[in-house]
Amino acid sequence: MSTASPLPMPMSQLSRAVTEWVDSVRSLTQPDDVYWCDGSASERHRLIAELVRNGQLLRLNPEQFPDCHLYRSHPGDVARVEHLTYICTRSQADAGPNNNWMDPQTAHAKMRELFRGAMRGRRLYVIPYCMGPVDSPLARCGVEITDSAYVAVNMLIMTRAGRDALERIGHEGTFVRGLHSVGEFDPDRRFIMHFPEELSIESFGSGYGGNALLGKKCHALRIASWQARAEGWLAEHMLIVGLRNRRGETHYIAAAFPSACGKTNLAMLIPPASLPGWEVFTVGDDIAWLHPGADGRLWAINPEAGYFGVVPGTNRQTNRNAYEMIRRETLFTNVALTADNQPWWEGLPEGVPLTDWQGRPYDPARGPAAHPNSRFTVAARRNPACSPHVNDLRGVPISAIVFGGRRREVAPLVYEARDWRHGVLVGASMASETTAAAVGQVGVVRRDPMAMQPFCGYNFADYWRHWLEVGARLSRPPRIFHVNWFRRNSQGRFLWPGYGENLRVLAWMIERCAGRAGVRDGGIGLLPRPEEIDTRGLSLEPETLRALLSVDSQLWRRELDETRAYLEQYGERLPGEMRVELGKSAAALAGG
Ligand code: SAT
Ligand code: MN
Repeated sequence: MSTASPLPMPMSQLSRAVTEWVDSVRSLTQPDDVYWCDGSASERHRLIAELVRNGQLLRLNPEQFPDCHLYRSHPGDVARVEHLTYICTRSQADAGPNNNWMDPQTAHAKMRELFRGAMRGRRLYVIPYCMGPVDSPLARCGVEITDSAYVAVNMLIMTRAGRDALERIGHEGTFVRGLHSVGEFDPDRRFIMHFPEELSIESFGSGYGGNALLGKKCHALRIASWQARAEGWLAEHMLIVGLRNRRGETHYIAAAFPSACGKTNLAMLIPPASLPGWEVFTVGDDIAWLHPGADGRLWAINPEAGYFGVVPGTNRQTNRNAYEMIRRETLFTNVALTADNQPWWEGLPEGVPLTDWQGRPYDPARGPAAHPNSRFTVAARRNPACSPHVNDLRGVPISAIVFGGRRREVAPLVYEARDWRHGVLVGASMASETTAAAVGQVGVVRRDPMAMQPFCGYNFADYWRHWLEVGARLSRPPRIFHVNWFRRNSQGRFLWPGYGENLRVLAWMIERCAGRAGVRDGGIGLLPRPEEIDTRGLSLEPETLRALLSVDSQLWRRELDETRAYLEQYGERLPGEMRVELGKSAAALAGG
């Protein structure tokens, strides 16, 4: 086999399954050469230097942003494409009404035609990677093949990639196969196909994050959720954050929010000056793999090694940690540029954009300077708040699970589920206004159970049943909460300041977990008494807090009706427990 890079280990130690697969992809796609990634820092620098030389990356101001680069995508390739994303299971019912489905044979045939000869004149990169600490029994491996050096560099930042992962694959023999080509970046020749029964992914026509960095949404959520059901754990679209309170207790919270609703900010939260004595540690900002532990608690690892975060809105005030983190060794995608080659985005108080995200002279009449879904890719170790436990092989124990959406009205600032079963209904009832992270209209409310609507690799009804089964195995389950940072008043103004001040709500949850805070039954669940949210140092009128914690029974009855109608789509596969929980909530609201 002729390779453009030496194999990262002797051929004899390589998994035959990997080499045979690479060979078959090579004869199908006809690349000029094959490059095996070893995952070293020097390799990353070399790939970046090549991308700079051929004009795909632009080096940013080396004094202000050392080792930072800008990538401008195709203007039509800036977000996930849910309408072109498929789950290809033998039975359509296994994919469920929550997924687009195609039968595996048809999908493979379609993709084979797209991939045939697609890498002529290009290099094929082989990226062996591990999701999770390489020595953790909870981690899982994959190999991505791509013809994009930009995708390879992103994967090298976002995952534990290279020699160690390849070695683990050699021992284990199993890995998720992810085949990717940017094709011609043509939205009419673009598909993201998942074959959970074969543990494989085929993605063509896009270079954007969630469509192309196959370790992320495709593997760590869609395929992993399928594997997790078979193996008794959960793969979730959740951040993981550790909070140390003034008593020195550390609690870990896993929180699910739809894309671009502030997961990265919450995971790196800066405690407000008026709440001294707290410390915050990021374990993950996007994905959590949750395993029932022998001690009856739920334990979490972050399968990723980097962050692929939304840039606009990041500044010293909103998220100082992120602001500092992305000032070196960061890959920016689709931000604007100042005259002296510094990246610029909406929400940055300093600097003036000279060119917009497409490289055109900035003209406000054409929209924002940075794309609303512009992103940074950066290693987790660059985060000043990175938890010392990110590489713990068994993960961290979870005290609370939080579900949240972006809702102008209806959902109060926070409420707690009565128990795990009710919590599953609370998660399944999630709805949120859409954001720029996916192609389509922004700001319309849609159902997004557990923030997994775009990411669950199988039928949601089976997924909720699995959640109920996992809960039943936990003797010390996390408490489950729902939050809404985005509630507005009748003038459309946000009622809650958000960002670091969200710690006030998390602090109440921790008091609940420690058995020190009380609640009142609000019909929809358990609500804090207003005096139990610490608002010292915050200029928040008592009426505003009351409004934030209020439940409008009429609106909620409508919400419950909509939830019921939504859940009934799943027909007889819907677990009976969920109907029971719906009935309990309806009765409590009618009584209250
Ligand atoms: O799908 S991405 O990982 O690119 C971002 C997101 O939508 O969460
Ligand atoms: Mn996400």
